[in-house]
Amino acid sequence: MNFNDTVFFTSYGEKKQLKKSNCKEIVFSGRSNVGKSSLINKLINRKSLARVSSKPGKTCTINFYNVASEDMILVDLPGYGYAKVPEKEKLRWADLVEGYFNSARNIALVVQIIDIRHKPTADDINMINFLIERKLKFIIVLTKSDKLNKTQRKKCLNNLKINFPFENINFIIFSSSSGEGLENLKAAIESSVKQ
Ligand SMILES: Nc1nc2c(ncn2[C@@H]2O[C@H](COP(=O)(O)OP(=O)(O)O)[C@@H](O)[C@H]2O)c(=O)[nH]1
Ligand SMILES: [Mg+2]
Repeated sequence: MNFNDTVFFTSYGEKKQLKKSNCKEIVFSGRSNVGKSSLINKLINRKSLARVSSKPGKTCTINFYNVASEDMILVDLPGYGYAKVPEKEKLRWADLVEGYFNSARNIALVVQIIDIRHKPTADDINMINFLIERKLKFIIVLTKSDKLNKTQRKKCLNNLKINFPFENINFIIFSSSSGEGLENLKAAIESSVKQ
């Protein structure tokens, strides 16, 4: 599967802008600053098509990227869970994201991203519960693996398993810096769109 000819398609900040689409979509979800944009850039082999931010809580739009050769859309959801965002913005986020999932779409896979170093937050758990309720196909990607040495990695994975209230879920260990897990992620996306 070739992601190299991905182009920016559009960006929406309000639910009413969302248009129906039959095109297969791969959705990227996670808390603010988790490394979502970096992961998308790694996947499509571009330095900065998806904007990487040093400040959390910045992107409050849904961004769509078109993988031209595969007739597939990558959907970058706005990050959640940043405490300093005003209440009004949080409501806009919820309205936008719910609006997205409630509009008639062809979602092939949701890539739910969690920082390998931290246990899932209440927002992460809510999001995963929502995906399960909606019967959406999803995978969990544990990112920023390069930040851990072997011992720390083992400890973090054990902690995650203990704190993860779901069974039978596979993790992909990933790093946008080292490229670890990139092939596994691509394979998961490929198998989801071929179903
Ligand atoms: N070391 C390391 N840093 C990362 C990785 N992914 C993202 N980052 C850093 O984490 C910060 C937030 O990344 P970004 O992709 O903007 O996160 P987003 O808010 O989820 O889209 C930036 O400073 C990135 O450089 C990774 O895999 N390894
Ligand atoms: Mg981002």
